[in-house]
Amino acid sequence: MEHPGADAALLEAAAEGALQPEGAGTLTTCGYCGVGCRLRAHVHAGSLLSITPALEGPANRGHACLKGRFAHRFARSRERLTEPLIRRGGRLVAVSWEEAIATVADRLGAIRRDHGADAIAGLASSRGTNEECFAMARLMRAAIGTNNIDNCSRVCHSPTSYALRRSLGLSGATGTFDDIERAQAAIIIGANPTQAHPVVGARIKQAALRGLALVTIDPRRIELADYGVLHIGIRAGTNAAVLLGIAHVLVREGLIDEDFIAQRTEGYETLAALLDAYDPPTAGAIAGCDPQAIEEAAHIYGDCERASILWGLGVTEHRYGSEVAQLICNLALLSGKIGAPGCALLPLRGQNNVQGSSDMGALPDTYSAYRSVTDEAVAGSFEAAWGTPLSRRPGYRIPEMLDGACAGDLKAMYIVGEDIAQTDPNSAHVRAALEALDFLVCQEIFENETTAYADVILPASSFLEKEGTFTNAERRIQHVAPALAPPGQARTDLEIIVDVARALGHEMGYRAPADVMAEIAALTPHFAGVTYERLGDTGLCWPVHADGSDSAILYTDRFHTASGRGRLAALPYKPPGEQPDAELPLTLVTGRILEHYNAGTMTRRTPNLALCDHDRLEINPIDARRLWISEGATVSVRSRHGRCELRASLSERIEPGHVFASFHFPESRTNLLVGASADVNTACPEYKVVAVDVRPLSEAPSQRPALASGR
Ligand SMILES: Nc1nc2c(c(=O)[nH]1)N[C@H]1C(S)=C(S)[C@@H](COP(=O)(O)OP(=O)(O)OC[C@H]3O[C@@H](n4cnc5c(=O)[nH]c(N)nc54)[C@H](O)[C@@H]3O)O[C@H]1N2
Ligand SMILES: Nc1nc2c(c(=O)[nH]1)N[C@H]1C(S)=C(S)[C@@H](COP(=O)(O)OP(=O)(O)OC[C@H]3O[C@@H](n4cnc5c(=O)[nH]c(N)nc54)[C@H](O)[C@@H]3O)O[C@H]1N2
Ligand code: SF4
Ligand SMILES: [Mo]
Repeated sequence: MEHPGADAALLEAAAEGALQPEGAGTLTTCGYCGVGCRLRAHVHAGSLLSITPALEGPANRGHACLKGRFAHRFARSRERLTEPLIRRGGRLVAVSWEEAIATVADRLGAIRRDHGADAIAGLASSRGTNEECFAMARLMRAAIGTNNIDNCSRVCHSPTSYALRRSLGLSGATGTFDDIERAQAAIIIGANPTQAHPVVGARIKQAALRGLALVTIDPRRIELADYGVLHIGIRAGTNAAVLLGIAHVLVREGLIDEDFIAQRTEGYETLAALLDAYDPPTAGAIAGCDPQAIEEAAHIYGDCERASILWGLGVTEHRYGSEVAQLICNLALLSGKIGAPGCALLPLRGQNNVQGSSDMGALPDTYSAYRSVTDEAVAGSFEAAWGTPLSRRPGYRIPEMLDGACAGDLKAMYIVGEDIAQTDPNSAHVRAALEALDFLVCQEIFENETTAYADVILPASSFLEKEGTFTNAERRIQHVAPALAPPGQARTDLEIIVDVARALGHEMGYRAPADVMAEIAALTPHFAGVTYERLGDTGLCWPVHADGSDSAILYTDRFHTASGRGRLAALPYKPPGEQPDAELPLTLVTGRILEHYNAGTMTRRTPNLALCDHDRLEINPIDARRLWISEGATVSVRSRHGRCELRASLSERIEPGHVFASFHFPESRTNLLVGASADVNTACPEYKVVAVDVRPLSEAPSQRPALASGR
């Protein structure tokens, strides 16, 4: 689909000096994706007039995309939640803050008394600030007494986090977006940056036009493939075969760094033995791609001095996503392309603060900086700071929370800014779990599919209405400043969390977001030197040392593993959890489009709706013709788990045998189709491989299968 707004990253006219809005505006950080663009919000008489990109933003350098720049009208939507609501006799009734907070504390207190603290679980919002996520984790651990806390990283890049910690030591990108311009070659596997991280997508385009040799690997010919030197179209779920094939060629052709392997890695012998089995013809047969393409990719990556690898959910949201992310690390370790400029491993983290919510310890097994809840010294430091004993038992991850609710073990949830009824897989199970809870609190800015099950809804503030910090996909901690007041009686997430904790008898002692950051710095080695003052206009990449110096590039001389060496992982290809068969012959891949953001609660309340107002099912014209499906026709999509209806969009960009759907509109119910299959180590759902059958339901306006300009 082409339209004037489709140029994903827009250069602000003001950046060229043509259209400078009055005044400097409030310098803040975008609240949509993990690129972390610095923006200026221009407000007049209490209304937001415009948002312009800030020239000083290290990630965006004067650019912003359709969402960051223009999708802000949600903030003053009439549908914003402006007063606390309690469900009485099936209806939501407006109540005072005092009554709402007291109800939450009474009900949670009673459930803790009757069923124990582990009968309660919380979700922190990766849309919220570090300070809010840290406070939410403290609420669950110290005020309630359980480690049942998780965030949307579970359904997103938890496999990346797992793999990076195992292979290299720390859970973060090893460099910054600047490495894109410093690299001579780059591999993009399972990410679609021009749609999902548009400003990074634009930086990649520009770098490619200046000579960056780009390799894309995806079952869809993504837009960046048009700018690359090689696109490898593969069968969804076969990344491991391709990556092992590339590693095979690197070793066979001597495109490896033997000194680096000897001095800085471990596990080479075992890996080399495994790689024997993955010659390109074998790997290509598994992945459904040309073996020659695997040879070429290895040479493009291996022949140059500086190369980076970027990846997204096409790597992680699979049954073996955490293993595949380790196979990506292998390539960097084998070739010594890590810890130096232009040689970065850049997972494109999704939400504006999903790196941060996990860094802050909003996870069931770790405190801030990924330190285990079972570590006595660490737990002791938090007990001393919070003045209360803390549980050493790791808590439930999101899927376990939902299973626990259905089994009757989990009685209450406190969900901050996450629409699990729409976005978690296996929607029927999620809804059954929400239904089964005795008590559900949602802290939100809009009603959504999940608040439909809430007993109490607490009206919170969007990123435009609060102070704090977000940590982007580069590990860059950046300041967030309020441009607007919260609407009506809505309050910031931090204020609400502090009040709920107090009503539960736990005084957090925070008067402002900076107090929380002071505590984070005191308790978290990677944040030791962070203050708002030091973050300044351009932020700092963690680890930030006590003197305020930061670390844009990790592992320049050692890895953060126990031995100080990078761990080469000898992990074979294993097939995905679902396979197409005679009854369900197509593979459904789900993911994103440019105009809308995840659950869509915000972008659907902006003019972006005029650009796109429904989820589509992308299908290759070869399959469409065979199935008598024409452009725009309504189709029925059936999987082993559920059925939904979508409108077809024909595109040659998707590999035959695959269909692609987004999940931004609640009425589509895309996630009814996705089952319980998940990453073996992290429980990240296998959103990217679902066997489906697709049938036409209605004739489209034009009867003949026409070709849409795909994306
Ligand atoms: N406009 C917009 N931007 C967003 C979001 C949004 O909803 N809308 N969401 C944000 C969030 S939370 C996230 S996590 C990021 C996600 O950003 P991305 O990871 O880029 O997003 P996806 O579209 O889910 O998937 C990326 C690609 O993986 C491919 N893929 C699927 N299966 C496989 C496979 O087996 N192998 C390979 N190699 N590729 C595969 C898909 O075809 C797709 O092109 O985007 C963030 N930015
Ligand atoms: N089929 C399929 N499903 C997927 C995926 C996929 O690729 N395919 N991707 C998955 C991924 S990667 C992710 S991250 C999830 C995302 O799923 P969600 O986290 O559920 O999606 P979001 O739309 O980001 O919204 C979270 C909620 O936060 C609210 N909100 C926004 N800002 C704030 C704030 O400051 N405070 C509060 N309290 N609330 C706020 C919004 O109104 C929204 O209801 O979706 C997952 N679902
Ligand atoms: S690229 Fe991401 S961070 Fe930048 S403006 Fe767009 S949505 Fe915001
Ligand atoms: Mo995500």
